[in-house]
Amino acid sequence: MFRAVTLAPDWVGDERLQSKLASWAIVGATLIPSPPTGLTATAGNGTVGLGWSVSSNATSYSGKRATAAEGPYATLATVTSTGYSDTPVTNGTTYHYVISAMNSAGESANSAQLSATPQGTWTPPPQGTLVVQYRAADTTPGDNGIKPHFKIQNNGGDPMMPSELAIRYWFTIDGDKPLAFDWADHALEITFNSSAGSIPAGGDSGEIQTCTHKTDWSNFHESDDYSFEPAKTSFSPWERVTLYRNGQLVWGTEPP
Ligand SMILES: [Ca+2]
Ligand SMILES: [Ca+2]
Repeated sequence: MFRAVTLAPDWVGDERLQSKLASWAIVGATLIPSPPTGLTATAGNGTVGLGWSVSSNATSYSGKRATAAEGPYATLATVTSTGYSDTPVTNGTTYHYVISAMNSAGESANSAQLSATPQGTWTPPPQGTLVVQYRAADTTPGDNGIKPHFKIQNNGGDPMMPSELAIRYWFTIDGDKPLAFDWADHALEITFNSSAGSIPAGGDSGEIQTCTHKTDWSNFHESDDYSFEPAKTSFSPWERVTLYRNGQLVWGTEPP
């Protein structure tokens, strides 16, 4: 509402004006939206789904995440919808989220905080007869070597020819070229020739040792590598190393 007040010229400067009633409102201006409410966080396997209610006047929302309850928050994404899926996240880690609402006038304060701890167990693909076991033979992330060791376990009823198989270990090479993915820009692919024999039914390939370095021996940063898991110092199934049989993925999950 807006009521125009017209002043007679001889009232200008008249201190009696100070007691006149006037009402006014800002018309047509954009107000900063209110912080989002109605937040939900649903923890899944390697993912957290966030949802919130529409804030009036908002044109977009900013999702922010912290790994400590008191922050600091890093912005994950700006979206126009009222939901966001934070993935991939690490199972067993508690994440803290806030959402702000934005429009051309500015950004609201952060919403109330929500916390979620993704967890779950990974289910192998239904073919499932082949499993890659992995161990980090070198657990140092900042040196010049990458040394993953593997075993291919054959849970099926028939022998498996290794010449049909390829293992991929996914990593970022660090500095040599622009990164094509967040988690991996290279895959170390291990294939086997026909002299490798067969993997018996119910058996495994035996230990496959690899050691990789760059031609200039510069250091890697393995902590950002998709397939690196220094906690695995003895062999156990690891879905972040993928296995292919005749080019088809039969084990593991490729990087997002
Ligand atoms: Ca290393
Ligand atoms: Ca890396």
